[in-house]
Amino acid sequence: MKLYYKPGACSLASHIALREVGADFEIEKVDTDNNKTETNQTFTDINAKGYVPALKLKDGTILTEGAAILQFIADRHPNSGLAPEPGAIERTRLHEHLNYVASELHKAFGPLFSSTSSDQDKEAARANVASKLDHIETLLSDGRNHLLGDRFSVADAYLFVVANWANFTGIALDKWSNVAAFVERVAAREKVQEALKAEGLAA
Ligand SMILES: N[C@@H](CCC(=O)N[C@@H](CS)C(=O)NCC(=O)O)C(=O)O
Repeated sequence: MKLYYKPGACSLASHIALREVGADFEIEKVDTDNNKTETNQTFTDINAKGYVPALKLKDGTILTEGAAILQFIADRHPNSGLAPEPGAIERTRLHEHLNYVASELHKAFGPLFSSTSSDQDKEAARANVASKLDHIETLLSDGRNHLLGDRFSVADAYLFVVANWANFTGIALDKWSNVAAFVERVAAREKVQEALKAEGLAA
């Protein structure tokens, strides 16, 4: 398997999941601005949508959309416990969290990474991110270590990556103490550190 990624982007969640399950995989960096991969392939030939993550399977099948890739990785490694079994209520909770992170929190950060956003757009985006973080803060305020409780899941990998963007976009994460503690907790995982190092983001 090969994961197409950009350092620190949402693809980092899939990268973490691949390491957590002990998958046999390689990674290839993508320059989405220039539509080229590290080995000089045209990236839109791999993923016509032009964004990461994309996961290439051994038979050449390409999977896209982070939430789908994360569940594929977990389902192919059921003993990893990274996703509850399909059909269980807890699996629907996992969907809820993955969808919230993807469609609410992740998207709220968009203007903060865009070179065409005005200062006003960015201020509005910070306020929007804050309201999305409020929800996560409330969820975590019951003392759970992870979104599904004590168990680390692929939704935690995704939330970790996206919540951590606050630290690079002028949002003081310590205003949300439970979220900040969650990010630290997940960052301390061995496989997360390995993924960060492999992407050149940690020493
Ligand atoms: N709907 C997609 C969105 C993926 C996405 O936003 N990828 C970003 C990085 S986090 C990307 O590659 N953007 C293109 C770019 O940065 O040029 C998903 O959930 O996987």
